[in-house]
Amino acid sequence: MVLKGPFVAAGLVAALLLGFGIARATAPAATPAASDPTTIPSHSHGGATLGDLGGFSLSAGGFTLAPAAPPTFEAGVQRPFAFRILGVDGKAVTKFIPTHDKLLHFIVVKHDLSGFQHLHPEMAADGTWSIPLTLPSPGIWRLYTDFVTPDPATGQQVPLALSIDATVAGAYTPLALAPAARTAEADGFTVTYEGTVKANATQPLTFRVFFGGSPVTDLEKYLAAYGHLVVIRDGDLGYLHVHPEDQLVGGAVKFWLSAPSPGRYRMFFEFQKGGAVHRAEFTVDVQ
Ligand SMILES: [Cu+2]
Repeated sequence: MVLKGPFVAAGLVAALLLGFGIARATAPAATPAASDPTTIPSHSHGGATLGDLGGFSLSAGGFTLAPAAPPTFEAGVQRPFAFRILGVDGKAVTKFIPTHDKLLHFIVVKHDLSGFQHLHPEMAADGTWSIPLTLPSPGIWRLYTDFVTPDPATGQQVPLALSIDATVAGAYTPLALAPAARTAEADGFTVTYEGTVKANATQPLTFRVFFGGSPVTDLEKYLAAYGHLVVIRDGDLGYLHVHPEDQLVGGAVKFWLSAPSPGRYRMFFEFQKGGAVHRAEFTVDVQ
């Protein structure tokens, strides 16, 4: 199946097929409520940037993630991970549309939702992507490729998140997910968020960063945004990458999102300060 139609429709179709319908978009005040599936906000982010689409399968929209070799790793041993994105014709895709300064975002998380990594592989001219990858501990790890490519038939932009599981042999002791909390520590920063994630209703979510008890109001842009939010559903590792409003709101980073279902999610909020990227993680119980 090739996703067709406008971006919103493509997102909706994918959401229905994949059962993961978070509306990933900033929602200007005039944006209609997303509870009506025909009005899930588009991905314009106030016209500034494209975001990323939810998804969690090896193939979607006619495109397939094809690893160069079986994704088996030794714990803690770095090796290159190479893959191609195949189009409907079975050939490697070489045209990607940059989103947030990169042609492809590569997200890694273990099945127990620990060990998050956000990496950026390099693509060779033949469409082979490669990244040095270390999976530090035994277990099953999900590798997500998150990108936008033009539909070869229509030229329309197709946002996709294709994934594959990698294995690390050894004794796997899953970590229990931390209980839901609104505060998290990140490299000496304290991060809090306001707002409540709800199922099938777009809500604002505002993240504030503190250092030494004082608000940090001069966050720096990282990959063309003041923050990046990856949300992964516990149970099926459904994936969402959300971007915030273009400008800080009183020094805070404001997102809009809607969960596709009740349940437990893990949010990974990335921000930059002092030239370094930091990450705060939150468990969220969506009612
Ligand atoms: Cu990225």
